[in-house]
Amino acid sequence: RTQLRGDELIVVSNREPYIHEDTGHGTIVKRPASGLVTAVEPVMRACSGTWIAHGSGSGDRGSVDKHDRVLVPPGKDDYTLRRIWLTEEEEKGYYFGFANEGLWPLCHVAHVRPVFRENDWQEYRKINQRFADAVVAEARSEDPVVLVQDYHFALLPALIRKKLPRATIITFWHIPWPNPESFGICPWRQEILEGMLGSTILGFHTRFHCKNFIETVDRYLEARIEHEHSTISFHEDTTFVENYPISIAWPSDTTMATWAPVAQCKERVLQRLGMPPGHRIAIGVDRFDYTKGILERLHAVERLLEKHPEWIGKFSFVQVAAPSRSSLEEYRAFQDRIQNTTRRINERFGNDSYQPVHLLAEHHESDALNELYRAADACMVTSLHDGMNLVCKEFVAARDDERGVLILSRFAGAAREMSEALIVNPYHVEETADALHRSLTMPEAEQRERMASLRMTVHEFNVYRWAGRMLTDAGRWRLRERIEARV
Ligand code: ADQ
Repeated sequence: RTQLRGDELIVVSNREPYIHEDTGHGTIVKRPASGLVTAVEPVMRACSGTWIAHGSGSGDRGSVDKHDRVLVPPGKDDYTLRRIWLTEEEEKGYYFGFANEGLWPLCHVAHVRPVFRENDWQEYRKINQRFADAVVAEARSEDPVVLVQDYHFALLPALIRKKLPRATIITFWHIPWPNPESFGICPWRQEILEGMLGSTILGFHTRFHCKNFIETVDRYLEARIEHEHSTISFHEDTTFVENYPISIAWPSDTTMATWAPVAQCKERVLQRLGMPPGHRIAIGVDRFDYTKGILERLHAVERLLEKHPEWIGKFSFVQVAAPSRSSLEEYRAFQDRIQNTTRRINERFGNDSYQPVHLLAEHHESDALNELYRAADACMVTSLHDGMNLVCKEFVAARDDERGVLILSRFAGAAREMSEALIVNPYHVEETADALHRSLTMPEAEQRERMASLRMTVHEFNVYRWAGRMLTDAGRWRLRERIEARV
């Protein structure tokens, strides 16, 4: 915040940070399940400014209504939320089609084949142009700082740059960037790369993703790359490519003081799920998405019960899964598979009074998630590929008792920072089952040691550091440009 005093801040993302739902008896305000919103919202609250997003859950499509421009969070009014309305057709092509059936599987190497349709691409281009127009319309100065979020807006940076050449555009790509061969199958690879290179700063979670991006540009564009400075010059513009590992806002002391003791959380959760006192639980918390490794996790739970029958009747796995992108066939089929596998494991190992797997396929409020994090003996984050993953960080932040074990996929960006977790290859069922057994039998002292160290990392490298580093780099860049303009 201090780096950009007086500068104008505009955030663009597809997902809105708040959903205003008209019930007929008034409006209720909800928070969506999204890693991006979890991370960016606290920063926006601290900096104020304008957040432009697709009004997916709020009001009528295509209508300009009372929720078009609102101050949020409700009652605090820290910043302005400006909504862009899309028709069903537009959302289908730009969001479900090109972004989620094309770019999402293209960037996550999870063996789901990307689908590229000409029509989706045309919608994607059109909607990127619409958001660029909104940024220009909202900007009060000719050199705002614009934060472009994620793979829905690869073309936006260059489009903004055309109209606001002096803007500082920070683009953050929340998902992985694959190697040049994988990315190269995209029919519009050149347009996407050129669009992204309209950014002043281009951020990824890990150095590895930055390296992949630079190599991709090297392979497919005529650009000048300076490896030493991590910059790419293309036409008139220079883009600085850097890794900024995203995180969460560490809970304040006042927040922590409101939390029920761990023993009480455990008691409540066990009671709610119909489990006896002393029952052991591991949890998974995800959007229902094939990249999160939920199926592989269930196989590991099944293997644990096969290999260590002593856990039958004494241990259960609880999966919380928020429905996501359910209008896509791939996602519906995935949800069905998870449901069937859960049923099969429960039939195999369960009985009238014991259910080995509990699948809670619904959105949970953050307090309920926190209670679950505190109640768990282990938390399983077994993504097949994940830009960062915030659930593992939320779990660690919730455990002020320094107990509980984190099982973490080596293919999540978070594994680079959180090496005190039990790191697993989620494709290796045996290894994950062994890690689960180990977490349930881990001595208290070892749990404490690992958890204390993880907590130090997440506390220090929190989301303010993520945003702070990007904004500091932006501030430095602006200063340099001002000095150069004077010469
Ligand atoms: P996501 O793929 O959405 O994010 P993640 O980082 O794990 O994944 O964040 C999920 C968020 O949704 C968390 O805050 C979690 O608490 C919440 N959530 C999950 N299930 C929920 C449920 N059932 N009910 C309510 N809330 C739920 C993308 C990238 C990640 C990257 C983030 C941020 O895919 O790799 O970490 O962006 O950059």
